[in-house]
Amino acid sequence: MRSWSSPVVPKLEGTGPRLRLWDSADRVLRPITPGRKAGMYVCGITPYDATHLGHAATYLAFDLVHRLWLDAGHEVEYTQNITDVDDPLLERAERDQRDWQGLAAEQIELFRTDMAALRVVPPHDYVGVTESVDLVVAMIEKLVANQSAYVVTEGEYPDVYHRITATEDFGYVSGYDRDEMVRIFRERGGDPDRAGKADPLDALLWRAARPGEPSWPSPFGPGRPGWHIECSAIALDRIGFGFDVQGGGADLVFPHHEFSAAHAQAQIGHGRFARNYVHAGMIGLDGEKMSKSRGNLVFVSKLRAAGVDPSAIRLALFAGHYRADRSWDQGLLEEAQARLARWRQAASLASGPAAHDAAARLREHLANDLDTPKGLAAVDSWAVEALAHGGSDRAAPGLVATAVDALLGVSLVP
Ligand code: 5CA
Ligand code: ZN
Repeated sequence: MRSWSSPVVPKLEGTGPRLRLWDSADRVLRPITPGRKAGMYVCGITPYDATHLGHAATYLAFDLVHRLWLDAGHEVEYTQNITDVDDPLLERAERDQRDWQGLAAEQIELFRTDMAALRVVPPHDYVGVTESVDLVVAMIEKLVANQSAYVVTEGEYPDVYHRITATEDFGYVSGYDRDEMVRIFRERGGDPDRAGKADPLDALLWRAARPGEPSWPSPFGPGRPGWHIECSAIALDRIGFGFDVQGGGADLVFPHHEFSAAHAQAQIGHGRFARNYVHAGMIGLDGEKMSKSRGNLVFVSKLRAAGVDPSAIRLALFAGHYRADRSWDQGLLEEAQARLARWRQAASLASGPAAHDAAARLREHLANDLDTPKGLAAVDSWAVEALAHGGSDRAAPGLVATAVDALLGVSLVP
């Protein structure tokens, strides 16, 4: 699918330290070691309620990874999917008496507009599930052939499931024990009680067509892809097995990323789907989790319509660490707007205190597991000094503007 237009990412002089990120599977902070090409797959939206600030926070976190890789001179291969056919989308379309394709198209377009406004560097491949059904079917055929998958014969519908026993290391992405897995599986779209499965945790690969549901032909009969296999199939096709970073919000650790990894590994037969699993914390509103089901969503488009500068949204979300569950509130936005105003004022001075140090510290803090709170503080120190005492370095305001533009995606040109 069409992605969105790219912001211009300026080149910042010099280089920074190697990026280290917290791998949530191994629970370790680790240097990320891509080759010349760096591969990243970040799970995209299910297009029925875009773009709330939780979505924005997650995509902004991975935008920092993208920008740090560009800064380090890597060629980045970034793929993002769109879950443009799945139960939650179909249920919302039904509730609102709408055609599901129309709802998806409208929400995808809104998401693109929001991402472009937020100056998120777009993925190179932005891929809908509805355009990937052939890939999914081919993958399921391989899994059935190597006995990692089977057709359930009990009941009316011949759905296809993945055997939890297909990979030896199943469970390594989340590290959860079995009871926890069953509980969360049930909460997040799984069907542990489906009769006829070999194991309650076996995950759906192909859902046989029910009356009134969209379907595609396949050797297993008409149906549609299960959720996790879409991301395995798209990632394998676009960036291959063993890519550098699998990303998304922490709500995807289990079952989604566990099963996406297991499906891919069951096909390949050895090794690990992604070299690093990186998860962003959950954004809440006034202390509660922000979610579609609670209906307490704050939308990027609403803020933009109210005249909020997208750079202020970035700064508000970067005021907390990407891995921390954190809350959005009006005060956070107001602080970010004040910070943005200060930075812009300082960057518009004819000269200021030398800024090499501030730029270097920004790079260092971001390379250390995207430590934006410390990175912002480094820029604050320079701006406060510039506004209080001035300085004679005529290149300094421009250097700071370039650094925050390149690394944080924050524009100091109002
Ligand atoms: N389409 C699937 C992934 S394949 C999906 O989870 N879609 S979503 O629309 O529900 O979420 C899109 C992305 O935003 C996911 O990476 C998800 O983890 C993240 N996300 C959703 N809610 C929040 C939240 N409140 N805070 C932070 N990230 C969130
Ligand atoms: Zn996904």
